[in-house]
Amino acid sequence: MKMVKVFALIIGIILIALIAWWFFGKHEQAAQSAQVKDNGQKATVVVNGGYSPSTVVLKKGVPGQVDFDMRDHTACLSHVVFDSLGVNKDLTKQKITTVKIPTDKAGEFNFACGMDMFHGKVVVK
Ligand SMILES: [Cu+2]
Repeated sequence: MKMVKVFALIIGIILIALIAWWFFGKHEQAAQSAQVKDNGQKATVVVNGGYSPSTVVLKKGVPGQVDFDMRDHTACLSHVVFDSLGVNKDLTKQKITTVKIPTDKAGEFNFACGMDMFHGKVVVK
């Protein structure tokens, strides 16, 4: 084999590995716990090309809210939808959008952008 072919082969293998990692690898992001104060708790999710962090943890039994800090300008992330809570909010009207989360029992609330392309969740435990 010629040197160029070997080189092309190596590049090809690296690319395939990268693509496989991108699609099948676990891109785990650390879940972030809410700050608890005596009158409640809140977690902030920054919206910028996705949700960061994509998982937030709230404490059961403490009134909870998630603040979405909008820094994205694409139509894709302009709405946040909590299907199970019947919440669909426009994040572009104000910088911070608050979503109240029921914390009376443990559970998970998934949220997504309006097109269901970006996902995150709120865990109550
Ligand atoms: Cu979208």
